[in-house]
Order: sequence, then C-alpha cells, then structure tokens
Amino acid sequence: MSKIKSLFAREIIDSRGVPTVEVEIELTSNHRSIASVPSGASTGTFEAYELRDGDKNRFFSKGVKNAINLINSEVKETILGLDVMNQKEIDTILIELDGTKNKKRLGANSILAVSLACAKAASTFLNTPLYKYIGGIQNTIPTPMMNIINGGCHSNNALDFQEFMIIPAHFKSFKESLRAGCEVFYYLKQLLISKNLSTSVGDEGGFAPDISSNRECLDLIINAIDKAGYKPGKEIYIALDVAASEFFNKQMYTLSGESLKVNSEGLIRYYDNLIKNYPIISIEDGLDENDWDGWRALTSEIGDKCQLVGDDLFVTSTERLKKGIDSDCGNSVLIKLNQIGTVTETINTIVLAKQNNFNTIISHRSGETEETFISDFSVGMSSGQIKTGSLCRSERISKYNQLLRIEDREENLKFSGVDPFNKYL
Ligand code: 2PG
Ligand code: MG
Repeated sequence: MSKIKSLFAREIIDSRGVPTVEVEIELTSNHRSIASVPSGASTGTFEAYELRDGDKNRFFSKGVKNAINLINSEVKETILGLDVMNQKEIDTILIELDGTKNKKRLGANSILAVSLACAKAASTFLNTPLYKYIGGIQNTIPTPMMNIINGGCHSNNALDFQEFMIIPAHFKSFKESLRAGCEVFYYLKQLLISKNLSTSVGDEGGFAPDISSNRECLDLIINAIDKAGYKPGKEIYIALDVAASEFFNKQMYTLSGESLKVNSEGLIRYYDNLIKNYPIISIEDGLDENDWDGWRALTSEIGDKCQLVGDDLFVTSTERLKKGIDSDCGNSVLIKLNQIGTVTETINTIVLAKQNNFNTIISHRSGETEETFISDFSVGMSSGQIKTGSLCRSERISKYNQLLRIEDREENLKFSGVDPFNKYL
C-alpha cells in the first residue's frame, strides 16, 4: 500500500552553508523517498513564509530546528497513514494544518519538503519516473536559461542586474543545448582571464567579475558566444534577471553601477535600448514587485518582442498571477515551488499561466541542495523553460544531469527549443 508509514525530517545545509529542511518518507509498501527544499536571497515580499529559528547562537540565526520539530511532531501525526497517491488531499491537509495565509505557522519550507517527498514516494511506489508521474505521457524537455554572470545580491561586484543568462534555444536536443552552454561558459572564462578579471563565481555558479557596466557584461557574453563558434541571436540568446525590487526606492530605480537614477519610464527606455542592441529575449523582474503601473507600461512597450517574466511580482501565486493577467502585466511567470509551498498550488499556477498564454519557467533558488525535483517537474509540466544556474557547482549541475538522464530515457521527448520564443522573434 502507498500509505505513509513513517516520516522523518532533518536539518541539512544548502549550497551557501545555510540550514534547510530535508524529509524522508517510508510507505507501508516499504518504498522510500527523500526530498529537500531550497532557499532564496532576493526573496519577494509576497512569498510564502520561510520558518527560521532566529537563534543567534546557532547558524547565524538561520537554523531550522523549529521547522524540523514541527514536522517530526504535529505534521507527522497528521499525515501518517495518508495515501501518497492523493497529493492534492495531502497538500490541502498541510495547508489547513498551518492555518495561516502565507504558511507562517509551519513554514513553507516545512510544508514543501513534505509535499515533495510525498510526490517522490508516489512515483517510486508506482515504479514510474517522477516526470512521468507528474506529466503522464505528454512531456517536453525544457530549454535552459543559464546564469553565467552573477551580480546584484548574488555577488559582491558592482553589477546592478542580478543575472546575465544565455538561452541556447536553437538546438535539436537538450544535450546539444547544454553542450553549447558549457562551451560558452568555458570561453567566457578564458576571456575573463585574458582581461585580468576574476573568474571566481557567485551564488549560482556564474562568474562574478569586478565590473559595473551592464553593456561591458553583455559584450563579454556576445564575445564568448562568438569564440565558442555559435551565433548570438540565432542559436543562443540572452536573458536578464534584473531583480529590480532590490534597487527600487521611493518610485525611483537606482543603478549605481551605471550611475543612473530613473523612474519606471526611464528604465523601460533603458531596456528598449538594450534589446535593440543585444539579442535579449527575456527580462525577469524588470520593475519592482509593487510597480503594477510600470509593469503595464513595460508590457505594452516591449511585451511583443521580449519575454517579460514576473518572479517577485507573481511569487508563483494564482492570486497575484491573476492580477497580472487581468491588468496586462508581463507575459511569463517564474515558477518556484517554495514561493508558494506545495506541489498542488504550484501546478495550479502553471495551469492558470498556460490557460492565459503566459510562458512558464521552472526555477531553482540561489541557495540550493542536490535535489533534482525541478528537473522532473519541468519535464512533467512541459514548462518549456527551466532556469537552474550556471555550468559549474554540483547543486546546479545535478539538475542539468537529471535532464540528460530523462532525455536519454525517453526516446521521443521533444526539446522545447525555439517554440516558446517564436512569437517574439
Ligand atoms: C531569482 C532567484 C533564482 P533567489 O531571483 O530568480 O535565480 O534568486 O533564489 O535569490 O530569489
Ligand atoms: Mg528572479
């Protein structure tokens, strides 16, 4: 039987050496699963609550002992005996047990770890790969967004934008796309060395050179794509995660690295200029999470030529996404399971996005573990795109390698490739 026989939570550490939650489940059939959750740095104000101890004497206040204790006591008591085949029911019970609007009592980190472990246990019980359990027989493998230069709060350089990414889209398979990404990353490193710039990496494994100009950064990337023998704007595109909420104050956006202070209109003009000069096809969090008027203007100005992704804006919530859809803000949504806290709620947000022709990008967090749930999830949900960091550091690579395994296993798995972008190009 696929009923939960035992459940155990432990405190493990993530890629920044910060504690996070891991949950193990055993079913009455003796099938087992294990799942862990990530953690963000540039977290949106409206994300579900991450429960941390705040005990200054342990892990710089960031321990998760309370979360662990809650799972090992009341969560365990509530869900022991439930059937993991009923993901929706389990998620609803967890949400009700928490009883708050943003999962403040039990913490989204506790709830999600249990929710993920249940989905994984169910797929193991059925002896079905996780992506297939999630998606049935219709799956596609996503196009990756690879973060090769880190700025913002993911590094200590002066770049205002948080992530400079490449999208190797025009390839026949995920394998080929990944290879192109690795080759560009390699040549970018050689370029940085030749310019005496640091090749140390930021939180998501992208280089964090000591430069402050966005254009210098974009030129480096174009140069690296050329050197790797690919065609920028034809085979490989550029995506940005601006994470604009991080530098928004009193209706103004301050780009210190660029010595620029502008309102939303000014920043939209700045983006318009950038996309005219570089093959940028995606901008995430181009404006602040509360700047709905700005987002509407941004979408009407450049939404027909650029993917405009809401991360902090939508926080994987159907409520906020609905508001965006109704008010013409953005055309795509970043999907982070821990922003909302259960598998079921995340699926609901993806379904809402798809029904409204919004693109979906399944995403990692800057603090990650070796967990590969999002790889299977992106295939199962046919998200079209995945954003999971750079081409180094095992907590990022584990996701890519899992996608390689899935692609090898499924003979006719379609690589989403150019399709998600056709309407923009
Ligand atoms: C983002 C994410 C992941 P963080 O802003 O999109 O790249 O960063 O996990 O720090 O919120
Ligand atoms: Mg983001």
